[in-house]
Amino acid sequence: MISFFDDRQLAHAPLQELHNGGWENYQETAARATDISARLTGMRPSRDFGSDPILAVHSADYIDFLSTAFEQWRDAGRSGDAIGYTFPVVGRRPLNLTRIDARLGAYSFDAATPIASHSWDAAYWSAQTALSALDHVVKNAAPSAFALCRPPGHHAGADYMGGYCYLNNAAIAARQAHKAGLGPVAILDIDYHHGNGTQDIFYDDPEIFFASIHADPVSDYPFYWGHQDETGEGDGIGANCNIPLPRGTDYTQYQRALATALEAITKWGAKFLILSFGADTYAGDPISEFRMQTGDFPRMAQQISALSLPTVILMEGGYAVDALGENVSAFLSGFDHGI
Ligand code: OKP
Ligand code: ZN
Repeated sequence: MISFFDDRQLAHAPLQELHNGGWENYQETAARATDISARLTGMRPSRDFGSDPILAVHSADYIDFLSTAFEQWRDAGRSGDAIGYTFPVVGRRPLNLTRIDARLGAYSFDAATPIASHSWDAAYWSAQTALSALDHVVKNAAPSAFALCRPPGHHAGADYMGGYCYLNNAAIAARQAHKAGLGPVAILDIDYHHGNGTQDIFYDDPEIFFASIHADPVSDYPFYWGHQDETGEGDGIGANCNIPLPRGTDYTQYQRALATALEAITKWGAKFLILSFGADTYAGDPISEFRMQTGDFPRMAQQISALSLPTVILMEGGYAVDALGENVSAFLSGFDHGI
């Protein structure tokens, strides 16, 4: 499997996140990416496709905020990582917010996504990594390619960050693929957590199908999205498919849900697939509660590759760092042999 990565993705290193009422070490570490890349063959450097594909998904004011937030935080005399503490959940009026704390709150939905000195650069290159994998699949008519995206992207919306995510890599790749006439494009999200940002971006869009299998948001983050009755709105009705599963789900139950999601994607008439892959469905994951074993990942991959759609595989979550490289390479091997 040809894979893409850029070393600038490693420099993003927030120290802490707010969890269960206290500060804990930040889980989305650079070690995740190095553990994965150590196991990959066929690694290539990402290319720079510029800001246009990013701005096709994210609002200009959000990108302006994200790319300057850390500088503004430092200029305000702050030390440590930039993080919001007040969130305008009662409605975001189009106010001209200037204070950094006000901007941090307005452009995020949680306190798990701090901005450190190199965060923008890393998020930018994570998106370019996704675009590089897309470019490879298209230019070479390859069946698939892997983008080692880090930071992940699926919780980020058009104008908000959250859940360790800043730029929505899957949405950026999907929109670019659609623009290039490769559609109909479907996104399948198999991270443990619901991809609320991706859903949000395409919620009223009939042109990009979104299917997600994830832990039931009644029990798990991100709580406010991912319920089964969220099927899209306006022209996008019917182009969104959520399959929430209970904690404790193992591969036997999971593969039935996967079959349902794949059937929906086929029925919709997809010609191109963007796959948001999280390895946090693994039994040993420290923040997740599914029971996938390492040996289940190739089977999962084979089931997906049996669709025979050109597929860009993007890294999302996975926090059992010592097993992460093994789980990701197990998944990719199943994809290689499935076509
Ligand atoms: C990102 B991805 C853990 C609290 C939960 C957010 C989880 C984000 C998961 N300390 N924080 O979907 O893997
Ligand atoms: Zn996740």
